[in-house]
Amino acid sequence: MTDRYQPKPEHKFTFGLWTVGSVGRDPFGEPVRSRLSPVELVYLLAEVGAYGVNFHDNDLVPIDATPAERDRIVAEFKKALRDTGLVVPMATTNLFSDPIFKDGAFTSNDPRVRAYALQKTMRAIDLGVELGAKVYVFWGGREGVETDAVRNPVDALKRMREALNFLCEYVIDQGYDLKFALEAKPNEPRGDIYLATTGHMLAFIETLDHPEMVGVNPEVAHEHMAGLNFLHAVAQAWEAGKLFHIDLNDQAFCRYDQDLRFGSHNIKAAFFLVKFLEDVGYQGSRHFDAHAYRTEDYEGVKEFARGCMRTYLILKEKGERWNADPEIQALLAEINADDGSTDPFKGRYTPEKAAALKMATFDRVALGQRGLAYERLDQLTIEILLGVR
Ligand code: DIG
Ligand code: MN
Ligand code: MN
Repeated sequence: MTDRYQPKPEHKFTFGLWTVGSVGRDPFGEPVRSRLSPVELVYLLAEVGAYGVNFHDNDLVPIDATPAERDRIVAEFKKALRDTGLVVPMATTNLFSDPIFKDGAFTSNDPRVRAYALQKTMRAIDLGVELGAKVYVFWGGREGVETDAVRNPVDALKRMREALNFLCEYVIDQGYDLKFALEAKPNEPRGDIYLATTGHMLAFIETLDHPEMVGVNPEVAHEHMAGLNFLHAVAQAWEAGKLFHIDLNDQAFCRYDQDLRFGSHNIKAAFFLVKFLEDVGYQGSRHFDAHAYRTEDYEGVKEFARGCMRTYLILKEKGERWNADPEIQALLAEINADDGSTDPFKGRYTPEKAAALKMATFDRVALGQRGLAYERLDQLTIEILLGVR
């Protein structure tokens, strides 16, 4: 399939080892695909045209690997990266699979678990940096509760803050060129997960000792699980200078984490997201944290990966058409017209502005009756998405 929607390195499309490497296990079913090695997954990603590959520590090095096994695995992985040209923009720690983390990692009630989580994360950071990662994601999949009887949520926040402050100091002490990206999710696998949305994370970052080192990694599915507008979360993160990474996929609202192929469920939301990322010049990875349907074999997994990237590129082109559409741009100009009558009141407060504004007159009824042509604007958007404009 050769057309203008072929992925290129400059698109910065990345996948985690765990995405195309998903063997299709789910809470109600055993694996449906054989497990591929990290090296095989690198070649699969190279075949479909990805730019980079991300990993949790244990996606690459099993938790019980000996130092010699670790070194062999890392050497083989590095060779595959050299052979294919793929890079590793992001790494992260698996602080959710092993039973030790059954009641959380950094927020666990057991100080030995909290200490082990720090040790594991420092070693995983070393591994990620060794392979070239510049962004380190923290997804606290087990940092939560089924019952709030077990701990005061304030204690959980304090433990999370202490852990991240410690790890920021570790990165500084090691001289690593690494930024942290916090990924929110409202629930699953825990009944309720702390710091449930990107908004919670943005507020929490400001309470850290090194907030400048820490941003967010919003995921489409996770904000949708909470019934939220993902673009608004991304825009607020961007405006705050905190959009350090992004997890792209798709998801029905208020449902379990489906991690669907990008753009496969809510095409309009995906369109406005891609248009935003391209309009503002987002320079980070376009990371697809998603997996193929359980029905698929590895040819289907490749189609899943190609589909994520193709849909992104098609929507990127649709965004360019939207920006260039004369009728849309005329409507936007009309909608956002400013007759200059409020200029005296704009900008920072002054007593003079307040006094003048309090004396100003407004035709409230006429302003309330003004038609805004949003139906036409949205219909034109839909027609671009449907391919008739
Ligand atoms: C799940 O959405 C999480 C984990 O897969 C990983 O820690 C993170 C990185 O994208 N996303
Ligand atoms: Mn997810
Ligand atoms: Mn994710």
